[in-house]
Amino acid sequence: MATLDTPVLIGRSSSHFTRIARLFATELGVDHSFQVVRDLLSTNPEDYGGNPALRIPVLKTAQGAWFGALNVSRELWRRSNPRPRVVWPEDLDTPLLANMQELTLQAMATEVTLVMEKMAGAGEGTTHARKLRESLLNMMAWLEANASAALAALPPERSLSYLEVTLFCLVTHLEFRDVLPTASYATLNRFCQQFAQRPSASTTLFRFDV
Ligand SMILES: N[C@@H](CCC(=O)N[C@@H](CS)C(=O)NCC(=O)O)C(=O)O
Repeated sequence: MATLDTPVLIGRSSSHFTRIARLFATELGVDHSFQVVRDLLSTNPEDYGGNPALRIPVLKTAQGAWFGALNVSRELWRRSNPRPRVVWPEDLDTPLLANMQELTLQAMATEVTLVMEKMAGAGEGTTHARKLRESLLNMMAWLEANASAALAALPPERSLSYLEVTLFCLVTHLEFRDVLPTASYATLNRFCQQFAQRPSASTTLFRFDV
């Protein structure tokens, strides 16, 4: 059995939740290998590093497997040296910032459902799919309207925040998967252009694994 001296990140290069983890790993300089989940419709937990939710990302370590992007990002941070100042979701103690994080993650989850339904052949014609799209549009409008104030309210001495990483992954993924046209979200696009200048953003570009 492999000793897992180096953690293994299990995910896909086209997945926005996986990109959160990949961005953190790069920002924090944590050595790891990457294992691609070939079939996202597989119902075998072993294909997802043992995650019973059948979701990615997962980080396999000698200590055990960490399920989900936030757990993985925190574990990568604990392994980093030095540990930079990261603003985590629990540090967001105003309605503006906390709701910004909540709606960013909910929009990502809603997008996953839309993409998976399409992949499974259900299409987007159901009343539930129409509701999901409406909800996604509402959330994006809220994020666009509140992004400037929220980003300005983040602690200035941070190296990184989970909010910025997730917001960047959400907006760039909507465009990548053609889920929504994003050109009209001027503030969010300005933020993404700025964030994209980080080396961690350019080395984790979305692509379909072959
Ligand atoms: N709560 C999880 C959500 C992860 C998630 O939904 N990942 C997507 C890929 S971006 C997935 O595994 N989808 C498979 C499915 O929905 O069946 C996290 O924060 O990491």
